[in-house]
Amino acid sequence: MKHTPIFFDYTFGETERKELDHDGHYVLQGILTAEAQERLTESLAYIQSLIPNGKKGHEPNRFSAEFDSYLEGIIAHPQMLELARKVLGEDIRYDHCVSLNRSGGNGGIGWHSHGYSDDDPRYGFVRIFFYVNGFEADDGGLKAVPGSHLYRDGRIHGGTDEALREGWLVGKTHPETGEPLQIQPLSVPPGTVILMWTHAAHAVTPRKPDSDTRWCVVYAYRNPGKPSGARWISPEFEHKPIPGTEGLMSLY
Ligand SMILES: O=C(O)CCC(=O)C(=O)O
Ligand SMILES: [Fe+2]
Repeated sequence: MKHTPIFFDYTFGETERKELDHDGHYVLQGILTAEAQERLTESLAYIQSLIPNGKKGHEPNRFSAEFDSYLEGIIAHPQMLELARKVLGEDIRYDHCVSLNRSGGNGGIGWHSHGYSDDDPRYGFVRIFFYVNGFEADDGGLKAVPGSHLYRDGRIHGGTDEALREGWLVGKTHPETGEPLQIQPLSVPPGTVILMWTHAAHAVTPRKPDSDTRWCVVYAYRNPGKPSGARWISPEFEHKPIPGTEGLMSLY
């Protein structure tokens, strides 16, 4: 099957992989092709239009790939699987595809982390965020805490930066350098992909009232071996014969 590229050429080798493991996230600036950006914007706007009539338990934003064939086609796109395997190694499963569109005035989200195999670092879980039209730090901007993922704490919480500093961050240092952990605001151009280990502490700043919609979708992959609470795949979708997804869709 012929696939249209979704990524421009990019570098993600040993050095970049080490940075991801050290920081918990890695920014691939502007790697989405113009066509991918255009198609993703269309698909994400379509998902957005379905949300008001969404069914509880099978929401268009939480099961996005099940509602749009372009989003579905990315799950097993060769460039996507190559990237996921550069992070996780050969044996991977698809976990979920969630749209994270934030329109003007959206409140963002407070500090949190996500869990998976909290007690066993052999099993990894990565989120691959597509920030289709990018973001500024103070306008629907992702923030992270480099090194926080190494604690493998899936229950980090903090309503504000202050609350995180006075809460979970107290006394926490980077296990490899001994430096105190710190909040890092990000700003990224359109077409940016961000890789993030699932245990990393992260938050999102509010979208300014006059800003356009921040278009974003996240694809999650993991090493099989543990139950996954975020595995949002309907039984029908798990068994749908999508080319390239053979062996990718099951829990184990
Ligand atoms: O909207 C975002 O940029 C990130 C949202 C988030 O925290 C997540 O999907 O886990
Ligand atoms: Fe999150």
